[in-house]
Amino acid sequence: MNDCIFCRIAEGELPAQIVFQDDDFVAFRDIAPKAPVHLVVIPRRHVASFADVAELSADERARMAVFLAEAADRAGLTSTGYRVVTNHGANSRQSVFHLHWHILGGALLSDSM
Ligand code: DGP
Repeated sequence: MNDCIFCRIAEGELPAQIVFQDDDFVAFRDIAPKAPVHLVVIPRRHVASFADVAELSADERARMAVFLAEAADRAGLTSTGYRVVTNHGANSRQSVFHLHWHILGGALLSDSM
């Protein structure tokens, strides 16, 4: 069994509040939100972190950016604004080792990060 939490969410083996998905990407609500709206966006293909983004195809990399904007829009964040961030490695406090993007919004965010 795949022990990657985000692979299992993508496969439907673990529950998640999915906001938007297509054949290659899934957007779902973060289990420990750091903002009123906090989405996690993943490629279905397992890639450990942004440092390994070259493991995705050029087409996947391009569509990932478009998917991020679409997921934020579907969460109602386009007009008020949002932040997109990804963590790689220990100093960033990455805790799940499947490439993911955080989309944060729904309030005025801290300027300290
Ligand atoms: P990071 O620190 O960048 O690796 O962020 C991992 C995020 O994933 C963190 O904000 C919490 C979230 N998370 C961890 N496990 C689960 C889960 O099982 N379900 C959901 N929805 N989010 C999770």
